Amino acid sequence: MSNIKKGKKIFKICVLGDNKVGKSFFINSYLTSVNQKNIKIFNDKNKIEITKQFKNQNYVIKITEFSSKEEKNIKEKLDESNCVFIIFNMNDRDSFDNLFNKWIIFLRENIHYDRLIIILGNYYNINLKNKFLITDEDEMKKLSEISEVKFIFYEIGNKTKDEKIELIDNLIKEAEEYEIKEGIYDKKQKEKCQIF
Ligand SMILES: Nc1nc2c(ncn2[C@@H]2O[C@H](COP(=O)(O)OP(=O)(O)O)[C@@H](O)[C@H]2O)c(=O)[nH]1
Ligand SMILES: [Mg+2]
Repeated sequence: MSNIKKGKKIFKICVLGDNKVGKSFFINSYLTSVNQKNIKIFNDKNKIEITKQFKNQNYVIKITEFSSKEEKNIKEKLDESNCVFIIFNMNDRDSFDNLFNKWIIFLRENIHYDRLIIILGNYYNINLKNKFLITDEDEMKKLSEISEVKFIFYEIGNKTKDEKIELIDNLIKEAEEYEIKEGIYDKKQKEKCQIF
């Protein structure tokens, strides 16, 4: 345990997506990877803070969930975020259409596409299990090209709870590397130091 880095890193995630696509369910899977005493749930329920150690680093992970782009604080939280998850339901055409028409356009208009954007395709309704999924990796690649917003896509509908936890841990690490590579970390530090 001696090689654990000192200090806690703060990592902020915004989780966007239509109502009932499974945002809270996905976040709750992640909460099971830590002790109850390391979880803080705020009054408005859409904000959670987790203290967690993984990959030799102590983290405070702050997760905020938004179902509508009109919600207060959304722009401020996106500004502060280190990465953005957009969740949709791969069994639901409206939720797929909204990915572009609502969420991606919103991020593009608000210039939040310099963050690492991760799109997660959920499906869970047992009654819909045999129904065709409305999209696949190739179509999502095309969507990224057309929208000119870079994102990575993962299916989560087929993942177990442990696989979801591992995915989020890995995505946090990936977002950190992305911020360093794109110079976002330096930019944020500079903004912080500006004196008016
Ligand atoms: N079994 C299962 N149920 C899910 C999953 N995702 C969502 N649900 C259920 O679908 C409903 C809506 O999900 P929720 O996470 O509250 O959606 P949100 O509005 O996007 O936060 C809840 O009753 C969840 O329990 C999933 O991956 N598996
Ligand atoms: Mg929710």
